[in-house]
Amino acid sequence: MTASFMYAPEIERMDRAALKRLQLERLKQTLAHAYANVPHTRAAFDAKGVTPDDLVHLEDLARFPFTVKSDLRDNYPFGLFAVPREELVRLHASSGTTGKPTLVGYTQDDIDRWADLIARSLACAGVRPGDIMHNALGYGLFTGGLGFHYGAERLGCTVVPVSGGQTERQIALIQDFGATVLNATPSYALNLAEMAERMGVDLATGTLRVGIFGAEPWSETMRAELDRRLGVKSMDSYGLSEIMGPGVAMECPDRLGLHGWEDHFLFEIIDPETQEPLPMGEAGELVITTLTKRGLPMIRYRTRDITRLTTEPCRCGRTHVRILRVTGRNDDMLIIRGVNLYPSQIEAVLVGFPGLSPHYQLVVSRQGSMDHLTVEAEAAETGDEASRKVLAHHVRHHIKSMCGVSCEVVIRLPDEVPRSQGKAVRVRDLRKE
Ligand code: DLL
Repeated sequence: MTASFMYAPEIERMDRAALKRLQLERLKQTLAHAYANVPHTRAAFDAKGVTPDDLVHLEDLARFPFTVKSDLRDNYPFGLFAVPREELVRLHASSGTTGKPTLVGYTQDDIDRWADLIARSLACAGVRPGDIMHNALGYGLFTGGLGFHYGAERLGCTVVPVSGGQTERQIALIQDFGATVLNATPSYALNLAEMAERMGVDLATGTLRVGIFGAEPWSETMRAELDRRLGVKSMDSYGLSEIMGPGVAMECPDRLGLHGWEDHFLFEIIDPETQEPLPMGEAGELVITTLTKRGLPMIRYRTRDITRLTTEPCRCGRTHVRILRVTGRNDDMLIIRGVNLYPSQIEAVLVGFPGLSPHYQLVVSRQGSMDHLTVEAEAAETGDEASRKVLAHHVRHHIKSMCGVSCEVVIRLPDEVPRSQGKAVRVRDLRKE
């Protein structure tokens, strides 16, 4: 282990009352720092009639305003930073679907803390100093590649900074170097598994041991598929640029939810309609406040991610709150004839379905006043048209019984559904075109 990284199980196993005291102290500092240095925050607090002094207990945070994605866009590029631009040593951005990118920035201290948190997250997932990490997350403005890169180095891993793309070459590199850890989006990991099989390479019996997969929603059936085809224990990894990037929460090998690092972040669940905080255990929108960030402190950031929290003890002994698998984003939720549906629910039916490859896309269109869903699945083998029709019928029936929605199912030929190079495009929404 390198000297600069302190694996700190004591803070991960801290008594919850002490953890809350630490959070309160850091939250007060964060509110004061943002209020003093970010004009947008000051204006938002003033409009709500609150000042940092109004926070006496952690629960008082509910009186403070939310931050939403459009606040970042409206203050693009540097308006939300709480330090002079010269103190930022790195910028990252997420592209988003419309308009300006979401820009985030880090001081040197922020970068160091990020590397520590990634090192902690990797250790939590079962990665150890000396592991060889094949990092297929995108390098560049995306936080995934570089975020994990520095943290894995800090833990003492040998990092292969391969980024996305050139899938065939990646298989050769995994074999040549004997990678023990694969870090990727789950959809790209599947792409790698498929390519290996085509090349006649059996990754399942190879050197890989741990799969760190995140940056997009994925299902338990996808996890089983990745475990089996890659020969790894797949771990869910969660984060978002606005809060830091990856390293916000990570599963431990017990796989009972992702440990959210509460000494650096404060997690709330709100009802997305009423915006009121919900009790522990209820499903709603995840809201995160940063407790130690200097460059871009975030207060009550509405992630749009739908999940649940639990503080039930984990078998591993860590006491930090667990974020249960993020099923999808508020804004990705489809409403098909009144039924709420996340793409990951369809994925859970399709992956592992006999006769199908695990690639799919959902096409949403409007027929009259009704939303219409077409599931484009892919046949594992070409077969004939009649057998594809029978397969489509079975898939349709299963989706109806598992997800409660009626949809059209089209079975594409092998290789017809586009393969993921990073974050997969799961939905084509023709209503917006
Ligand atoms: O995706 C950061 C990241 C990189 C996380 C690598 C994990 C691994 P953004 O591009 O800003 O940042 O996208 C953040 O992706 O709000 C979720 O909607 C989604 N997301 C991230 N991780 C998960 C996950 C990175 N494990 C947005 N499960 C978030 C479900 C996830 N959704």
